[in-house]
Amino acid sequence: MNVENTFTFDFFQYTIVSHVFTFGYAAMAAGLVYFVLTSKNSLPRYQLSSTLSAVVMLSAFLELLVISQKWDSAFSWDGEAFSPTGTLFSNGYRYMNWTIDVPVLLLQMLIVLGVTGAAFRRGWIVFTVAGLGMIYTGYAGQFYEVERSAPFWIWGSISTVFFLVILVLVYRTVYGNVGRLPAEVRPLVKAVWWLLLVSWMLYPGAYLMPAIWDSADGVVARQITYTIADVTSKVVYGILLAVIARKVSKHEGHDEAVASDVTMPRGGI
Ligand code: RET
Repeated sequence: MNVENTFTFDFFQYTIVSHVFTFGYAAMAAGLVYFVLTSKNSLPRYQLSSTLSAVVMLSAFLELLVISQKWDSAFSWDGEAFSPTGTLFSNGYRYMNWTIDVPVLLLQMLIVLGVTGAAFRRGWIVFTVAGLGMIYTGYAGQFYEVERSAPFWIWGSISTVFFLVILVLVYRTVYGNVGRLPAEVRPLVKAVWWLLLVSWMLYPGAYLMPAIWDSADGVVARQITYTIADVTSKVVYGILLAVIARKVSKHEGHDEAVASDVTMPRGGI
């Protein structure tokens, strides 16, 4: 059970959450179009990263659409406030979405930073195992967020250990490869680390929100936090990787005009 179901919401609280969800899935739909249309701007070996961004966009779009519909059916206006209908709202859908998105987002980073061979395979395995470990222990813990009994804290702590393993490996991947890449993209590559660090930290913040701010306003803050985290860790991150891939491709002589099938006027008019 999630704390969302334990409150009634005034008009503003209910409506703001509804709007924020709409922004979330609209951003994923927009991102989907961007990644599909720009994938050819970089060399073939980086194009898989845009395809993977499109996978992330579609899965997040569907998840946020479902969560938004659950919000609509979980509360109804009783003349004074939006009160629970008996249909449960659940953040659990988010964790199912992360099952797809977390391993894929980390795989994209390995591709764009040019990690290959054994290091690529090792990185991919550690990221996937630690990612799923982080997600499913957190998933187990969030069922206890209303009473905040021992499992909430214990599963949350175990999940945090997996999270730290991921962060250490991301840091090593970024700073271990940045020197090999063209000088002009180095600041952008470092930005990948900072963007990932800040945006991913928002998720444990949202997990803890019931313990910090257990009220209807806290729920609004939590859903805003999740949405900012989703848009930054998936859409903005995907765009950043696409820009890096495009710049590195250009550096290696990839011609964008040819790649995107733009017909250039040749001679005369
Ligand atoms: C949980 C449980 C509490 C402790 C920690 C967590 C971390 C979650 C993270 C999720 C990242 C999700 C992403 C999704 C993108 O699609 C599971 C909330 C540390 C870091 C990036």
